[in-house]
Amino acid sequence: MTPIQRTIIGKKTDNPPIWLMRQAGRYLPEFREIRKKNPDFINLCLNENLSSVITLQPLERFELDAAIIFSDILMLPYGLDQEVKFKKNFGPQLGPLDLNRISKIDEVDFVEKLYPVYKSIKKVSENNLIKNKNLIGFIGAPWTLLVYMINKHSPKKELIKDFFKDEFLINRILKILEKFLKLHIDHQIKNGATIIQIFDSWAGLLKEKDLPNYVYIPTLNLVNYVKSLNIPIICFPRGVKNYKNYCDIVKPDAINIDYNVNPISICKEINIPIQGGLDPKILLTDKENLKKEAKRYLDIFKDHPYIFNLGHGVLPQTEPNMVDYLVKMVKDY
Ligand code: 1CP
Repeated sequence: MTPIQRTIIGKKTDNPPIWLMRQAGRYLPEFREIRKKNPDFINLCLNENLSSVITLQPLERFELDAAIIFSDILMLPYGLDQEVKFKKNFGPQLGPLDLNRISKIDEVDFVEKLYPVYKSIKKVSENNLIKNKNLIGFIGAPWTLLVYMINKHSPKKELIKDFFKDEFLINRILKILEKFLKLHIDHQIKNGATIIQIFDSWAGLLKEKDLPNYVYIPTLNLVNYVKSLNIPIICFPRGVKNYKNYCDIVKPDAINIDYNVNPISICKEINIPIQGGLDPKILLTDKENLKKEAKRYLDIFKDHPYIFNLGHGVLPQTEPNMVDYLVKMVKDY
């Protein structure tokens, strides 16, 4: 059993396993080198030779316990034939959402469109670097995908004014997403993903009263599906105010906390394995500060099943030697 799997079933490991969200990405010069020659991000995700190399790049450098497949949560709307583009200095830009068209998408066509993602997973799973480590497959939660599909761009500033206007559309899309997300999970697992993580990056946009309909119920269906396949499921409902409620209702095998969560209280409140928390901005400071802050998380969770990770993705400005320092520090703890 791998260190992450041991931690997820609540067993002790010598030191906490570690991997980092966005560990493959723009802070690595070897990634930027490939990215420069591949200006189309979706095409890069669909190039199984390159995406498998990129997935393994952080494992070549650091003693991490998992690789996360180089892909994107927005490959799902892409698979459903909604146009998805990544614009420089802007982020994702989606095309019109045509319910009629999406309702008619054939499962075989969907899988065919995303096939390179699955082939990439297969390639990575056959590589020696992943031995005794985990390969993390992932999806965006239905709510977060819905946000991008209806809003068409990042809701960083705000959701469009009439976002909730068309309840019929929202409910139909959530159902369609559930069906295709299951298919996407299934193919990732069949090709070698050994853990699934659900990213609900915009769960924090909702008021408490809307969480059951948009977050808890749609996510619970997927969590139960992953459990039925005997694969551990980690959830990251970024920004929700009450992580305990989320865990009690959705019941993931482990929960990733964001950097606004108080680690001391959450450690007392939640009895399932916890992952993450450290603010990625700490990696932009200095080694002394990084050591102090990382040690704080390690100390707080020393008697709780804990997977070291961040409270959001590695920032592009991060120096790789800071990541190196962090990984070594966790391994030596
Ligand atoms: O080079 C580039 O310009 C592309 C930057 C980039 C990268 C490296 C994007 C565009 N996506 C990714 C990869 C990615 N995205 C991974 C790969 C594996 C790894 O972590 O190393 C994963 C797991 C994701 C997941 C993802 N994509 C999330 C959930 C996590 C989170 O960051 O909250 C979200 C919200 C996205 C959408 C997305 N894709 C890319 C960007 C810049 C964004 C965010 C847009 C926004 O701010 O709303």
